[in-house]
Amino acid sequence: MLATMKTARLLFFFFCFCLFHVALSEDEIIADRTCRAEPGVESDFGIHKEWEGEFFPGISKIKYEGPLSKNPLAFKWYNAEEEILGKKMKDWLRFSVAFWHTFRGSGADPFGAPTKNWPWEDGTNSLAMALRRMKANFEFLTKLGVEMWCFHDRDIAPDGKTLMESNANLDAVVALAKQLQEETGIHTLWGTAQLFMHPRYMHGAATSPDARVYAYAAAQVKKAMEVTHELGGENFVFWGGREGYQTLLNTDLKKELDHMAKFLQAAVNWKKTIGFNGTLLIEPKPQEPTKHQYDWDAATTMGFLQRYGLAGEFKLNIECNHATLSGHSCHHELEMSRIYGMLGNIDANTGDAQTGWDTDQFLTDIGEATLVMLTVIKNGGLAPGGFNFDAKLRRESVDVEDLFIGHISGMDTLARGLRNAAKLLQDGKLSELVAKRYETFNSKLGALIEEEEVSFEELEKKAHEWGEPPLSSGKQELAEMIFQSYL
Ligand code: XLS
Ligand code: NI
Ligand code: NI
Repeated sequence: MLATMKTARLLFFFFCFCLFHVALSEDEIIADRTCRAEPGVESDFGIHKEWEGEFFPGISKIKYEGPLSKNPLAFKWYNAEEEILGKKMKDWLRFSVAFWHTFRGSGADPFGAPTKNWPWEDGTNSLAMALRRMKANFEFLTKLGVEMWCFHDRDIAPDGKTLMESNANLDAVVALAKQLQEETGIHTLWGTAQLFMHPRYMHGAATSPDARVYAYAAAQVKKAMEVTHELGGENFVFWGGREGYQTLLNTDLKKELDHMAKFLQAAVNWKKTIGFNGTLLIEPKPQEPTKHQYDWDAATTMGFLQRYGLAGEFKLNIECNHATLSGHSCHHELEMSRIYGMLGNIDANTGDAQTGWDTDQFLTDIGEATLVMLTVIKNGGLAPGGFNFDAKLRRESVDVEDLFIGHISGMDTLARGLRNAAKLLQDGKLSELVAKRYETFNSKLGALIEEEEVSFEELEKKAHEWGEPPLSSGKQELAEMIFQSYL
């Protein structure tokens, strides 16, 4: 009898212990595991001490050396102050470094452990580590000559055990970032809220079926908007990390879309309340992590914004890798956004043609970069948006200098694209070819069709009069030849 009671009590304690651990979120467990690692205290990962000297001691400020240079740590095509079509290259390109890839990318994948072993990291997710990492970020930006950066709330500061603790962590890191911004003249292109990593967001954030999650996400976005404003951010991004579904069998599609619209409307209202004048951006992506993400592509997203009366309040952040995942080219997504007056920012990266997920590679294809820059020039630039390098090193690239080389390569590719696109537009042959294809619309009737309303009866009359239209060539090969001659 006694023995049975003892076993029952033991089982009860075991049950409570399990419950306690289940109640802890993954991040809290990480925080718990790393909370021993305070400055000056020995931890499993080594000794915390104040970082002395430079984070990138062997690397000096990256310079422009011109196309003949063979120096991997120099620009061959990006010459920040050089003017192209009356504007400095740095103003056309408005580069930004993505904190999450460059400073939080560990090289881990679903099959393997982290591979990066950056000397400034101590293996913890402590606040002390977050502050040190922020200093490394500003040294990196300064040496690279990039004047802007982007962040998620949870990648710059550790998640706490409560929302209040998370906010306090964020405030501490933001205070340092603000000070470093003032010292260096670097500023924030955009901030965003990370609404996909924590288990609470497994069903989505604004589209979660749980109103408590919806509220938590709102609180997180509210705070992220405030700190972005505090840092003088020029934009605020919404990437619907897990806003989508895995199966329609368990999903109320209409409810979720309605909720997402309400959430975005509340963000618009909060922007006005706090006096944030930055642009709100939505970043389309078709799938990953959910099977179907609601912001599938530019057209779907713009249709959604239109339907819910939000079109005037948002622009789009087009990511090239997301474009190809949705079955479009990056150029298509950019042009769609541009013609609707909705192009706000570009997440500059590229995918792998043989891989079906978001590989987030640095763009190195000069042809693609030229197409991207054709749109950007036609758009008159991207400001207050820019080119954010939402790109990461390959898992196997583990040298500190690789961080510089990846960005230099991406910057040079886009700079080369800018030079090519400017020449292509100045030369005018391609625009002439396009104009010629539509020249019949310069006729009296053509102009009427475009500017007035022409009825089917009138058009029918004209069709009889004109007879069978001659076949005119699309000149695709010629267009490709002209394009190619500028690469
Ligand atoms: C992920 C997205 C993400 C956004 C910011 O695929 O590209 O990194 O840019 O949340
Ligand atoms: Ni992105
Ligand atoms: Ni992406």
